[in-house]
Amino acid sequence: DIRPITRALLSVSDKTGLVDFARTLAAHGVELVSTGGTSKALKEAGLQVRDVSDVTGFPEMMDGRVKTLHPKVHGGILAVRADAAHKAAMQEHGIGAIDLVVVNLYPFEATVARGASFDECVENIDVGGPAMIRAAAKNHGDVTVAVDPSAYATVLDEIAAQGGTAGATRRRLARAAFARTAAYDAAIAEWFTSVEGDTAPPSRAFAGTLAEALRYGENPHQDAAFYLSGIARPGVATARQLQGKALSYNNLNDTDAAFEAVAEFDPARAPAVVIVKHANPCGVAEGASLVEAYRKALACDPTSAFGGIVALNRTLDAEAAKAIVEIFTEVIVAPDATEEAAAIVAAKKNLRLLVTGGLPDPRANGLAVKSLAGGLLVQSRDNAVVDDMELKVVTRRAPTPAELADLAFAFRVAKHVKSNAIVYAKDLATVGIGAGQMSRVDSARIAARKAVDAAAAAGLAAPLTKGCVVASDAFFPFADGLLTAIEAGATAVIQPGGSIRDADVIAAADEAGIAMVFTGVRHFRH
Ligand code: 93A
Repeated sequence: DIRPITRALLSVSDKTGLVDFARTLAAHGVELVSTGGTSKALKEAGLQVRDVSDVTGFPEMMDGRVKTLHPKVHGGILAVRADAAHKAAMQEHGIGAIDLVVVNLYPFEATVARGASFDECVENIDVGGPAMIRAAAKNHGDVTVAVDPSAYATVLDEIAAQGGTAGATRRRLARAAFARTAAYDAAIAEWFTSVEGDTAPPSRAFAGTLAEALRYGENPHQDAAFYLSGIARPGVATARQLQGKALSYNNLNDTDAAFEAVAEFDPARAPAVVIVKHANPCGVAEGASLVEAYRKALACDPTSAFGGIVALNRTLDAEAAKAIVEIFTEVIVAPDATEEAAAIVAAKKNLRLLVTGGLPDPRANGLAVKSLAGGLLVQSRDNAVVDDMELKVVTRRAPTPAELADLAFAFRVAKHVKSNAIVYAKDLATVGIGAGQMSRVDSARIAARKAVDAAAAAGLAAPLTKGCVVASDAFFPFADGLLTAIEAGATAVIQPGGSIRDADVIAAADEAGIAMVFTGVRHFRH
């Protein structure tokens, strides 16, 4: 099922490799038809090209919005060559066959990424390009489609070797073509989500563009790849890797968790550091400097921090870099890094250093996607921020200003800890984190025990939970979890409230003389 190529339509925004490709096609006797800019590039290279306006009998019009949307183009692509009626229609209407469609689209994603205006983004929604791509991919039985310069070599090789493309190749290219148009439209829909703030479930599935194939997935026997969703947000997807070996699937996942968490901490307020292990923070702190924040974060759980990911909310400086390289760390991610800091990190060959160019806005709208067997769960991202919540004191005692600052800090952290999340904090640093337990009281116990271990490791007489505050990502269903926290030394509590046993929990808090505030907002994270 080899199909020779006698006429090609080339219409590309990304003109990489175009001239060489077209020159070789022409050398094989292929007639070239092209749109304005592409045609100009080819003519300038001395190639013979027929303008698409000559084929359609219409000029390109309306600022290029209508160039190829014409039966002379689409009939030439869609006609089934072996179908007598299709052939007759071609003859009757003077439609010539188009055997190869070479199209890559208006750079919509790049236009959004460079912060272009609304109107400019709209103008960069390609209509005619996807129409030709989809037509060619549908008619892959006869037609070859190339949506990316990376396909040019294959097409030329097959023409040279066998005078045309193989059926299996055309099917593979058709798959790539539909993946491209799906991702393109998904990026457009996602852009509307970001500008309109409409986070209601859209009637589409997520589609991404392949960023890179990964060596393996969560485990070595799993295949994996990293896809970009189209709308860039400062973070793992935009990061520039300054050094270190390639990031693995788990590295990417953990780095994302760390950077999204550290973005909760306004860099204008204070330097902050998050250390993540297995997608959960194991130490978070604000400090007078990054290095102080790092040391405070590390003190929370130095055992778990070994081999962890360190995220910073400000430009990595030399002092922080020196402290971080003291222990084995997998990844450092920050908005930027000073030259001196980068040089310090460079001494550790394997340690990856990523700079993202900025911090994401924790209040930004967006979609979060999770896969389950045979489907996808899509929700708007958790963009609730404790500073915007109306905190309600429910106990006799109100928190002191210092407790209040720690409570907000602890709740900010709890948002990024897998449920059931319990976070003990003191002096704007976590001192015990309980994550991912099936019961809230277990999370409270584990967090307390971690504080005891950390104190022992630091040679302290008492665990840092003495006089700490505690945050819970969801309400306490019973008083037991709260009592565990009180026993560990907590003097103030922040939690959403809303349990049918809230009265029991408040009574237990009052009895212990501690202060409790309700946020009214839950931060489940599964
Ligand atoms: O504005 S369009 O949606 N209308 C069209 O009819 C059309 N045909 C091709 N955009 C259209 N194209 C796109 O123009 C192609 O997808 C390609 O990205 C670009 C190539 O234009 P030029 O050859 O003028 O550089």
